[in-house]
Amino acid sequence: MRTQVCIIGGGPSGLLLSQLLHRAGIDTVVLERQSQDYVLARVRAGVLEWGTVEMLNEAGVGARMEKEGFVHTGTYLAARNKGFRIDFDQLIGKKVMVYGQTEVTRDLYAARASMDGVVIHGTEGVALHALDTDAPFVTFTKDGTEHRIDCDYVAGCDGFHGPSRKAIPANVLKEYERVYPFGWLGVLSHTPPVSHELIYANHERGFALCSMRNANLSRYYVQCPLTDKVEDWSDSAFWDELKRRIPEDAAETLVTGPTIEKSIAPLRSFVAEPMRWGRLFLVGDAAHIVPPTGAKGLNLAASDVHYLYHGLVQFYQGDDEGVTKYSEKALARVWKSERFSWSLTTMLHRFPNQSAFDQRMQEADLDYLESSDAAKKVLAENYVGLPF
Ligand code: FAS
Ligand code: PHB
Repeated sequence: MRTQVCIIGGGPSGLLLSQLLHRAGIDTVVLERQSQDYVLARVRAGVLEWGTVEMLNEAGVGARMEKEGFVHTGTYLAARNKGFRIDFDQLIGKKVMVYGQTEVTRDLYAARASMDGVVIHGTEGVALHALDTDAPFVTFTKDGTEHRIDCDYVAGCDGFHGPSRKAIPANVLKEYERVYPFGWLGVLSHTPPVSHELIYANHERGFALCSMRNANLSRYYVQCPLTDKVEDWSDSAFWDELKRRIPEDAAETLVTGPTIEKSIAPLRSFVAEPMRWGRLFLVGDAAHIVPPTGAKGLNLAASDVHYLYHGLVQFYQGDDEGVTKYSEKALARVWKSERFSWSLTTMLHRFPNQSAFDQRMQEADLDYLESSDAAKKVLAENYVGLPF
């Protein structure tokens, strides 16, 4: 088999890149280890930066998002039983879209199918070859049969645990990492959201977040120790803890109910450099991970796709500047989003052995934010997404 761009990974990065390239007349094949149902069953991101919204519309997959998504012009931060709002619209004239990653991925799968895009599920043993030549190829097995795909480029959209990053020689690859000493216990429930916008709460017992997917599907998180297991948390224990950590006026109106999904995600900050080696590009979680506090994970994947898509279109028009500069341009935005996600995580979470002074510093940070439009503007422009 031969294609122009072989894409490893059928998550949001791989599907969005494939969809955009196909619409530009560039041939791709997507290799995905899991079934489509498995990929769609993963509950992950919820907030889309406006740049991501515009890319999904450019890719022709924004119709349902525009109809069913929630446009938010602000968000709430809370500490010591009171909250305050960061008004994105009033401060910087921007907004975000709340529309779950699951739905984005569902829309992308539907669009790939409607265009007869080639997405091969159930691939095993994907291996990357000859990346430092002008004739790279990828091998894999499916249903016991060996396959080879010859291509011009390989896009590693295979997430944190995929093979692409590991295909870059150890003496070339540089990794930066911070692992946080806590996780997020997240639940989904068929209940109306407690607030019309998100609430990020700092509390001495730990961080909490109130989010949503639609008018009757809520997404909540509480910070938990890394040693916790999902089975340690009954529904009532979760609801009680969430109520302790959010402001009383929200806790009093919180509608609880049976959880339909419960999972614990570890938090880390991670960046791999470079994001290109020979004919391989790293995209999305294959290259970087952020703690979900700043809602940047999915959105950074989208900006990587933006740079790579335009670079590849340029390449096939005879100009290789875009692909040459891909890593430099993508990393410039990645590191600024890593900084924002790290700073918001540090301000809002309870760290082990945190002293009373440390807690007061976090609260002073939040008090300053509440009192200063300048400080609010800084948070707002990072949260809604820096320009591509
Ligand atoms: P993905 O990991 O989504 O997709 C990679 C794909 O590659 C997967 O489908 C995988 O099956 C496939 N793959 C891996 N190895 C392969 C192989 N050898 N062969 C073929 N295919 C292979 N972000 C937020 O903004 N907010 C959140 O709340 C949030 N919560 C998260 C919770 C969890 C548990 C995780 C893991 C991530 C979360 N994220 C969140 C980040 C998440 O949304 C990612 O940023 C986003 O999925 C990135 O998309 P991709 O780069 O496509 O990677
Ligand atoms: C979510 O809705 O899952 C969500 C929203 C904002 C975040 C993280 C997760 O920062």
